[in-house]
Amino acid sequence: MKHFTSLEDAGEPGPLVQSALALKQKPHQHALAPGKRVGLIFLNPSLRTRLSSQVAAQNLGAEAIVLDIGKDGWALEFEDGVTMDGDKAEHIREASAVMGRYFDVLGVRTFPELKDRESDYAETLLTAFMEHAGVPVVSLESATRHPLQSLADVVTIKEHWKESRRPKVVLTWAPHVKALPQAVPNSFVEWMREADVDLVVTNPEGYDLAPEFIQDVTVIHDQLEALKAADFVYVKNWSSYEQYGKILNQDTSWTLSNEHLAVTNNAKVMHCLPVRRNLVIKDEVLDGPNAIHLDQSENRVYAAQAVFKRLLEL
Ligand code: AN0
Ligand code: CP
Repeated sequence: MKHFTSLEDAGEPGPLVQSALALKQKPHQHALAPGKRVGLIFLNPSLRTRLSSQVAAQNLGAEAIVLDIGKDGWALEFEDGVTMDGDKAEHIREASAVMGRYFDVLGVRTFPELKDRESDYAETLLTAFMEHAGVPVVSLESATRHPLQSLADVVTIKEHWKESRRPKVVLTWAPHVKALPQAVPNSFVEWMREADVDLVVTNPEGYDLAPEFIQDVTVIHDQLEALKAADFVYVKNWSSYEQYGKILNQDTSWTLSNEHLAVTNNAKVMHCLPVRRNLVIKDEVLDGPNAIHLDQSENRVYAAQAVFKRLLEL
């Protein structure tokens, strides 16, 4: 594995999932990557990704150093060939190459701007980091994907599913006041398509995800119909892909409540967090027996640890 920015980089989910589950049983493996350094570079906010990646590196005996580059770094220029006489003080060509000299692995968080679909889906920022770093790059959530989250999600479903039949997993849109990326749902679909589950996606008209991610996955625009007999419900808001980056509605009938859960097979409820309570998911669900969102967050440590282990041991 050269980088970790998508499922394609990993090849298949299985070995990383097994590795994460094994590391969870025995997390402290300080002899695996002693003296190695992981740089964690954030252009955007984070709680879980930042902390779980630091814990993961420490568990392997490596050191993690965090830079909030959007806040504390120089303003970065990503365009090639421009005369830098504006606000941008440093070019990504130098910034990324310098960080590559300090670190053995570079983690980068680059949210989409949600203005220019073509540029966001070309992963312009993440690609620039990868081109110039000279070391493996790990996506800490890019414009179109959040693979560390998806790996933790697959691990969490595996832990909670003990039956021999395939579980029905439903990814449902929920309302939000801000325009959020499609990265988490895109990535969840990408990983679930390769997992041993039956996946259904439900969202209002106008919120269909990019065809390259959805492919042949069933999309149902009637939420209650989609949720019938679900074993897992993954709740997430995203802004429109079709009318790129737009909020088309804030229909609170999609806020996940016990009424929705009643049509499921006593489904476990998942969310990557941060979650806006009573807008995305009702308190009654988040504080109830079906919610497994904290397990997902816990598993972020072992997902990151499995990925760093694979990249650092080379
Ligand atoms: C981000 C998103 O939806 O992509 C990060 C989620 C892990 N969420 C927010 O910005 C609230
Ligand atoms: N789920 C997740 O990535 O959370 P953070 O944005 O807090 O890192």
